[in-house]
Amino acid sequence: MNKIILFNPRSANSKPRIPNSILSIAASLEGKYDYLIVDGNLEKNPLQKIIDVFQTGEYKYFGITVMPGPQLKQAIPISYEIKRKFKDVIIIWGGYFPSNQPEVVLQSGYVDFIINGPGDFAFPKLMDVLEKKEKPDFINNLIYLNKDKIIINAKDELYDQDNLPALPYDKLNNFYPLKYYLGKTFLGTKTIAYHSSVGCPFSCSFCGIVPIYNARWKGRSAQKIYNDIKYLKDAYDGNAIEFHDNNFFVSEKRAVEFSKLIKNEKMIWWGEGRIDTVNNFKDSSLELMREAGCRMIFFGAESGSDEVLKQMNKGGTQTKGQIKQFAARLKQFDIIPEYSFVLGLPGSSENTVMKQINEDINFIREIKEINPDTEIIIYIYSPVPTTGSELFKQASNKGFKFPEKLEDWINPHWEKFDLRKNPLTPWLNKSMVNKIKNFETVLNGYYPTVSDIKLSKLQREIIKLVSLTRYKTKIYAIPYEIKFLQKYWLRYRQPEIEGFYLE
Ligand code: B12
Ligand code: SF4
Repeated sequence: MNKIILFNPRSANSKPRIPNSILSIAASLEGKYDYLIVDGNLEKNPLQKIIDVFQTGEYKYFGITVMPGPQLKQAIPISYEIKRKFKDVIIIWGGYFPSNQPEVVLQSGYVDFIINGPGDFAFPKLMDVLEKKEKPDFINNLIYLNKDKIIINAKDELYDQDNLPALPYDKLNNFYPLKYYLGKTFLGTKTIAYHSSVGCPFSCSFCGIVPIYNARWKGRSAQKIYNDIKYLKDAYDGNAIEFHDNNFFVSEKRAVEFSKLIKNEKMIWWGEGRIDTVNNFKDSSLELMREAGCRMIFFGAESGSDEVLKQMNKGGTQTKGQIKQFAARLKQFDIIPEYSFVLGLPGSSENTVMKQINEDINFIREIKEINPDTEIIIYIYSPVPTTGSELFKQASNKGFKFPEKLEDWINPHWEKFDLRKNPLTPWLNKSMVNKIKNFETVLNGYYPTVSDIKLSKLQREIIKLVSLTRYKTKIYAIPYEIKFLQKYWLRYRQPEIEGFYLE
């Protein structure tokens, strides 16, 4: 039987996280196919390693996980090179990027198949079919080309997460010592990255989850999560947890049950949730969560305008008033709210776009006054192809287009677009982008983030002092002195490039 290489292209500049995407695929192959994991985060020259392995002649399949942004920098040239050198190797991409951009990926000529969304069943089935030289037309969650025509097969319902095979942590440990993946963060010295659910029940029109999961969500049970975490704690000394779920807190019952189980383990943890959902949690639940180690929760606050929240199809009941009230409520429980905002949505005129940016900036300042511990993350709106979403229609009507060739995604402009830092959106002019970025610099200077564990107390005070006049007078333009400190002295981190809260 032919063997498989599973590749995780480099995604972070500093220490990596447990590669859960590729590890789930590995789990689905256990006992059926032999595989090798290559992690671009831990290899100096992954291409050479992959070439050496294919040269043995034992391997025929090359599975790669790809999220937008820096992973493309290895995924594209390495796929191209492997196809050029080994014509018979079959290349399969999975993950958020190919699921959201299938045309450009398959038209490249060097990717043969895409797994659209969960690959837990689709991937081993595809291997069976290819080994038996059968047709792949009945495999759900598969996208492929048939004589230049893109075939998008039906999607499976979401799988019961408790019935999926356990992740092969020990096997990963044979390829790369697991300790390399347990990084030092503000949560703990050996932080476990864990993914406990798939999808999200909402359909915000700017979110890349929506086209793949269509407002569906399924979570693993609290007991099962606890068992896995306990294993990683006992076997590998993990002492903190980052939940990588899109929406960890969908179920209050599950969050409470998990809190009860994890409480005695004395582990600090973090996850992502929605303001309107968690605001419905009882006081006793929030109290228990904090006691059980929940120190910070990431929320998509998105905007301080009810109209924009509507434009984003934020769904649920999130409002401007609620965002403020909730920041105050969490303060009571000593849980830090980490609020992310998306600025720079399309508007009817330049004035409307700029006005909205200014209003959001003022709103963020208000939040900081209500609860100064609130961590603020600012993104510039980057469209995702959510079919039928009003926001994507507005973006397209304003002249926005995705690249037409796969290679174009790795030119520096598009990479920045992916990082939601420098969009190529026609409705934003330079002064708008500068306004957002300069405000962010001054804000981060005046309120250095607690998750930046590199900053000493004194350094925090100094950078705060340097930023004080600008913050108070609202003169954000050209904040070179703060940038200088952040970049060259304090080496201020960008979580979206370097990974969450890494040392
Ligand atoms: C961890 C993570 C990161 C880490 C990566 C750390 C590391 N491992 O080294 C960091 C912080 C660096 C990061 C950064 C970014 N990320 Co990120 N990230 C995630 C996160 C939270 C978890 C990914 C994960 O492990 N999932 C768990 C696995 C089990 O799920 P999965 O990936 O979906 O895998 C399943 C299927 O997709 C499929 N599959 C996946 N890979 C493969 C491969 C093969 C061969 C097959 C067959 C199937 C398959 O099968 C799997 C099992 O069913 C996701 C959100 C999420 N909850 O998934 C966002 C997410 C993928 N990131 C996203 C983005 C946009 C980014 C950034 C580009 C921008 C940003 N500002 O965040 C940056 C830059 C990326 C980079 N540096 O390359 C978006 C993508 C959305 C989109 N538009 O497509 C997501 C969905 C977050 C979001 N809600 O917006 N990220
Ligand atoms: S709530 Fe969050 S994860 Fe869910 S659709 Fe909206 S932005 Fe995406």
